[in-house]
Amino acid sequence: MSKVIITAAISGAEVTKEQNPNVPYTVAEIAREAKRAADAGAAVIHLHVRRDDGTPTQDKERFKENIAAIREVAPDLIILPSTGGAIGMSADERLQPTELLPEIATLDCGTCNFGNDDIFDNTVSMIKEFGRRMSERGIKPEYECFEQGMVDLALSLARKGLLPAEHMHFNMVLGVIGTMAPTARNLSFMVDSLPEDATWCATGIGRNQFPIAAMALAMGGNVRVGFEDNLYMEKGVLAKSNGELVDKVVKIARLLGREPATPDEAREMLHLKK
Ligand code: KMH
Ligand code: ZN
Repeated sequence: MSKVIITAAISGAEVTKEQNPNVPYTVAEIAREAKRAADAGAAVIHLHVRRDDGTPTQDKERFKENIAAIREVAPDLIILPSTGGAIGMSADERLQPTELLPEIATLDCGTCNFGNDDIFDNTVSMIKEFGRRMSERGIKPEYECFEQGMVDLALSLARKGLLPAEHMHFNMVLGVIGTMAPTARNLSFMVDSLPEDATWCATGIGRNQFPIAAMALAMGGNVRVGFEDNLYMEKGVLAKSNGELVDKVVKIARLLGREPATPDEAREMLHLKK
């Protein structure tokens, strides 16, 4: 089978040191976690950044500092900034990291519940505007889909020429409370709707991180793990680093006959311009 692109979502915007003291906030901590994930086999770092006190921010300068620090310790990694940011941020705030011209960035494909009282806002106009800005800047979107309607919307906007349509890359996120459940049926339903030339990755939330990764690996897809989505190695055992989570998924991949892609192999698989 083909190589697998492993993405490490090392920090996220919502998880805290109170939940797991190893969640990185500072620039040094983010760089340390990126390096551990890279050493364990991650080719892509999905990046959210924080202030030193843990507050999520989309500040362009803070992203710049974090990206430079990651480049210092792991120069080849693909860095995939978030344009989702944190709940409640405005579109302009969220778009700031695109000014740094990353190779690829997330583009969230619909509004959804996000836990108990939170709503993650991504109106159709916002999606079109995020797509327009990313096209203008030569950034490949990673279409982030929390349910099938989001996949359908991204495909429909791409057909109308309103989103980049060639070699679309999707991240199917399953298990956020209020969105699609993390089941094999749902994952294969979503993946079955993709065009031939698309690529995809799967993300399982919480205790579903490794079961969803195993399903994606068996189906020939790519996987995302990391503190953004899950803080535990197994029930009751906190992960010491993102490296441990990546290491576990690499072991599962190898058992299934798949080797992790290097960053440059991942660039080729994702049709990225370096
Ligand atoms: N923090 C979530 C509200 C993304 O990175 O694009 C959104 C998120 C998605 O993490
Ligand atoms: Zn994210």
